[in-house]
Amino acid sequence: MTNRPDVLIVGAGFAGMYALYRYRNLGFNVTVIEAGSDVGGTWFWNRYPGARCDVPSLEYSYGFSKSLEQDWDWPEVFSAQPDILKYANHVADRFDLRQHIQFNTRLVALEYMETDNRWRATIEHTAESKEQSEPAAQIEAQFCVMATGCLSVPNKPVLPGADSFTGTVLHTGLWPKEPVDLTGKRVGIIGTGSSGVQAIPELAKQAEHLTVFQRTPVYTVPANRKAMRAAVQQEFRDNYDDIREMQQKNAGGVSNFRPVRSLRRPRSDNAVRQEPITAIPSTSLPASSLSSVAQAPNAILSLTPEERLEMVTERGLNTLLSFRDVYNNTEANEAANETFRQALGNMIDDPEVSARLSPTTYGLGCKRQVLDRDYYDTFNRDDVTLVDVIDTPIETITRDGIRTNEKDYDLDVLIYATGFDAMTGALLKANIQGRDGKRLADKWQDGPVAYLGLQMHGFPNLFTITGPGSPSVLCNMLVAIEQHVNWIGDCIKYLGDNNLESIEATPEAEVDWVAHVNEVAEGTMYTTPSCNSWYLGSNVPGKARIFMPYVGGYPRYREQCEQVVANGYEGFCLG
Ligand code: N01
Repeated sequence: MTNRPDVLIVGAGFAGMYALYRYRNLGFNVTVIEAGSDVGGTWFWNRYPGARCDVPSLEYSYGFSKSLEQDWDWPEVFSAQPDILKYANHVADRFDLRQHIQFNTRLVALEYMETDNRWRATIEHTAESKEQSEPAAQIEAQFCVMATGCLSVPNKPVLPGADSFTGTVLHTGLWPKEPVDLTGKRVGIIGTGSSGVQAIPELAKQAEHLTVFQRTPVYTVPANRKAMRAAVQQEFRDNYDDIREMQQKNAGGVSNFRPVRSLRRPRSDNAVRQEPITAIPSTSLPASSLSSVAQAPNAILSLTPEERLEMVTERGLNTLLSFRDVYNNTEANEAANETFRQALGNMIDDPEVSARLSPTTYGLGCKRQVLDRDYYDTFNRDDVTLVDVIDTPIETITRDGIRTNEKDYDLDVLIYATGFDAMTGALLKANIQGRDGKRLADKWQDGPVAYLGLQMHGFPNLFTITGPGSPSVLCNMLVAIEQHVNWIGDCIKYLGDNNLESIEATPEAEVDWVAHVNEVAEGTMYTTPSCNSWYLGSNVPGKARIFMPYVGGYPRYREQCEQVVANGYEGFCLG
């Protein structure tokens, strides 16, 4: 049986849900396929203890519906995973989206059929979908929109002996729906990125003993843990039109709106940023443009080392993120790194543990900023052990746990918090074949090549939401998603209105765009030689080292997309 919608959307996370809403409203017949048993994407799969968002919820929310903005109550400033998933479910119900979504349906191959200008999706139904009556085995659509997410394919390192472990194995990015009881268990966790840092304090509270296997220490700063105040939420609601406009003008798609009416104290003009710290930097200027920034009042280099440490001791580690020069000037960056390490020394009881937790091989701003709740305090507990797997490497996983070159650690539960095959993982896993059987995996062998992160030459009518080469993960994802969904929807409508059948990026346009993406990333902390991050693909063995998101800022990117349309879809071939 073959289903033939106008538009096939792959994924029912925040991108797929809004795309469905929007394209259905434009009059298209839309089908969504989703591997999970419900909506939510990232927030469906990442249910590990401690999971929460690193962007304030009043900003990390859809802007397309005024009534939704007015109705939805967020319980915390930075929401936890269950509350974000609740919101996703509410949106699905409110806009009656589920009737167009085939859950428990995984895309296994996607092939372009040139003769009838359609994409044929081969799909597989998971066990849970057996209740559906005669689900289609194939879907053929003129347009295919990949809403597969930037961080959706878990990265699980291949460790010797991994299959021999007889205990429970979990991955933070594929956490079970059923609650996991860790009471009385000896738990081991590999990985100290955002997921590990969020999970570790919560796991320590539950487990009998927690052993953390760390390869690279992290710079993490305390997250905002405020409950939502009704007055603050109301002030946002009263100003949402302006807030959405401010998001459009901000490099990271965050308005940083300050609800002055509801806050007791007026904003002070000192060096410490007053708005909630998010994981999205407000500036990404290259080092070459730094001389003037270094003179700014909020430059860390204008303080003595003693003043820096005093400030951080008084006001917290996140003070370091308020200095603009930290992101752009290597001397300032090292000053901040050193202050961070000194402050850590004062926070951790055991100097050996403190030294192990201190990052030394890269600087602040290289990776996505990690935010935590009680991370460092957790290492002062007697029932938590930190193992540095650089000093004492993992030799093998055994039947009973992990063996390093120093000793055996017996475990009941082993958790991988080892991240994702980011940005390209889900697209490459989909076995996409374009014109003349050309495989996307071959085209992207040396790194992703796409025009505006939206489309690829050789793959007509196939679109990627927040694809590589777009601001995506360097932007408030909801803002980036809405902009892409709208652009693609307008494009498909334009084709129909003008009796056109297809759109495809030209090879010149995509090569030029990739060159521009690389050029703007050059000279930032993200691409320093000492930096290894999933932005660069360096967390996955064998993956090409290339900076994947667009760091030139969301407004500049959006304007570029608008200009392309104004110039008659410049850089695309329409037919
Ligand atoms: O993944 P990561 P993540 N042996 O890649 C280690 C978003 N997110 O899931 O640094 C030992 O950052 C690896 O070590 P190293 C957010 O955008 C957001 O934590 O490669 N260790 C590292 O410590 C985030 O940036 C939130 O040396 C190994 C860790 O595993 C992104 O997701 C919450 C290893 C992986 O860290 C990814 O975060 C959670 C090995 N073989 C996630 N392989 C929010 O707050 C890997 N590691 C919204």
